[in-house]
Amino acid sequence: MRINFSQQFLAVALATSLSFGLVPAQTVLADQLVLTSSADNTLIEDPSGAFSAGLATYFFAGRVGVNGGSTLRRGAIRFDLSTIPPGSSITSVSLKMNCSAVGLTTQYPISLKRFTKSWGEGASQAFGGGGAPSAAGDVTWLHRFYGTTQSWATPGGEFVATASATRNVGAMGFYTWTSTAGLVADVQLWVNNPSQNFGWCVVGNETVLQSVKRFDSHEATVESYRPQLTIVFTPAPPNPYDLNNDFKVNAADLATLLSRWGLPGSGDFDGSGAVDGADLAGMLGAWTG
Ligand SMILES: [Ca+2]
Ligand SMILES: [Ca+2]
Repeated sequence: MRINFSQQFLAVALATSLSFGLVPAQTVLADQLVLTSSADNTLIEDPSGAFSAGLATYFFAGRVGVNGGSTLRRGAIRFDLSTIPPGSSITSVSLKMNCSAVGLTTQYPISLKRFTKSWGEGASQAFGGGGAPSAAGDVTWLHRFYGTTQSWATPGGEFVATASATRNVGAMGFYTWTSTAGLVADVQLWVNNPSQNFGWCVVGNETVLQSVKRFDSHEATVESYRPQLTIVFTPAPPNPYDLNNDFKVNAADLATLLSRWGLPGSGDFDGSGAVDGADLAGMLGAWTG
């Protein structure tokens, strides 16, 4: 279902009024969530993976100039999607970032490519494009987690070759990667499979010296400068067998059902007047574990 802006607005208004008990949950069409990145870092090209920038207030994408060694930078960014209920259908995803420094003001495409392996944000505190000595758990050009044996199979990171979204970035300022089928598919994949949520690699121009662009990270002091992911989604319809509303039908719900055995009301899903074997069979059929 395509949801236009006015419907989104209505849905948000309905979701807001829900907390006051004014309308039933079934009337919610869609919900909107704005998230700040939960982790970000820079993969700094170096033959030994000696540098990283886990706690820096920015990350980089592109190629630096001669003074910086003419090496590459790739951003790493991910978002905690755990507040999106399982079963939700993602309809729109856009990312806004603040470009806070540039090598050149020339426009270069900046792409978001889905990481296929996990990576870390350690405590390296960098104050420039060169990074700081890699700290435990930092992603580097070679390491997924510095100080462990978990390395990239390909130096520079493992990610899907096809970009999920690309837009030009020139001078400093705010930029938005508007929703694409690729971004929607990525977030849907991550909501369906949280263990595969490794975020995006932010890839710039990798040919031209000084093409590098700097973006503010979730450590940025000014909150509005931090990366902002806006997600519009339609929650899954409520499952009647999920008696405790935790989006699972499992032992906790079964225990409640059994405690009401033979009684009318809650747990009498088929309205026969008593919780009985038919209701139990229905719950087992909806079992999610
Ligand atoms: Ca960071
Ligand atoms: Ca449940």
